[in-house]
Amino acid sequence: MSRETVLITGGAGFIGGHLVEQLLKKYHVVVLDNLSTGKISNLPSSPHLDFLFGDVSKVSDIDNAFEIYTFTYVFHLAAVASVAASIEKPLETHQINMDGTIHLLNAAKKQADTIQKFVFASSAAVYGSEPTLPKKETSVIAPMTPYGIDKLASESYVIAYSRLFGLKASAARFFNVYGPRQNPDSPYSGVLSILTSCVERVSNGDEKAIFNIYGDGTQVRDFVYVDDIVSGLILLAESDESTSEVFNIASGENHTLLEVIAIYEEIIHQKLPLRFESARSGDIHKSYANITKIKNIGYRSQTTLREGLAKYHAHETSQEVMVLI
Ligand code: NAD
Ligand code: UD2
Repeated sequence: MSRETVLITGGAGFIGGHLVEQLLKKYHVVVLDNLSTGKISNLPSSPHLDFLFGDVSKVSDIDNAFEIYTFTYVFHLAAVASVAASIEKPLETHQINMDGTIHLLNAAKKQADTIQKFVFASSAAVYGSEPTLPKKETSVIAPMTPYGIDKLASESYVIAYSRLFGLKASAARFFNVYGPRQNPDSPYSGVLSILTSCVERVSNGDEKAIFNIYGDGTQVRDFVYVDDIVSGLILLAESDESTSEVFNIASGENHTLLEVIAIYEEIIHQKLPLRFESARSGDIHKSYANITKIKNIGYRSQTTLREGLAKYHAHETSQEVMVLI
């Protein structure tokens, strides 16, 4: 039997690559990506995977994909994922993070009869720093950066297209995602990718390795393992109840940075060298999610922070062994 076809924009990125891996078990997967931050090495090799080099801010690149294929699901992950980049270049970011979403929705609208769900990757950044916790989908929305503003506008377009044109669509607000293949190279990379890279250096006896804590380490986050994000996205795609709705995807747990560090120290049986720096300006002290809405349609966060960190560390260690071989 021939496989149904799924489009993943941004499929060569950190989260996209994990989604591709999972969807290849059942579907033919088409990745549309301009490799600005994504990498071909994030993609498995498979006869069921097609890679289209393309830019979501170019209508012709999107139309080309929709002329070749008829999609059952569309996952829209392509974006400038860095808040810092969005502050530095708001207009260029907007052309990708906002206009790109509209171009994709316009193309998907023409396949509204066959697309079972269009799923958009939004962010907890839409909540901003308003202090009420935990964040529910109905909480105050107050994005503070071009990145958050474009995510909010995009998710509003996604839900509007769902209601106006019968394109079945949902949006997912990810909290702090972590796991293998997250890039630790920028100071604004996810804190757990930076911490994990420090853990690897310490485990290998690197005496210069040090982890900078911005603030006193009591900041709280809802860290969600990438496999749980992937299962949440697939649930939203396959569920009838998710249509025209926005959902948080998170772990539902919350931890201080100091707690995370203590868990890693237990995993590697070593103390981590820490340096306390001033808190970053604009840093949100506490952010965590209420995940009741997505749980009500069947989501279960499968990975505790301890399990996720242990898996992440094991993955990084095995990569080092492969490099040595
Ligand atoms: P990532 O940078 O690894 O992935 C983004 C992908 O999009 C990359 O492969 C990149 O090459 C591609 N891309 C960028 N601009 C493009 C363009 N114009 N045309 C085509 N492809 C383009 O980031 P990620 O962490 O995997 O993020 C995936 C999605 O999830 C993004 O939409 C991001 O905003 C969202 N998100 C991520 C997090 C997180 O903690 N990582 C949190 C909230 C939301
Ligand atoms: C996340 C998103 C950001 C935006 C924001 C909205 C990531 C990587 N960032 O920012 O894009 O959506 O949420 O609320 O997903 N820290 C250190 N040392 C380091 C790096 C970070 O102490 O080397 C601290 C940092 O100051 C912050 C916490 O760790 O208090 C988490 O930092 P982050 O950049 O991983 O994520 P966050 O929640 O600030």
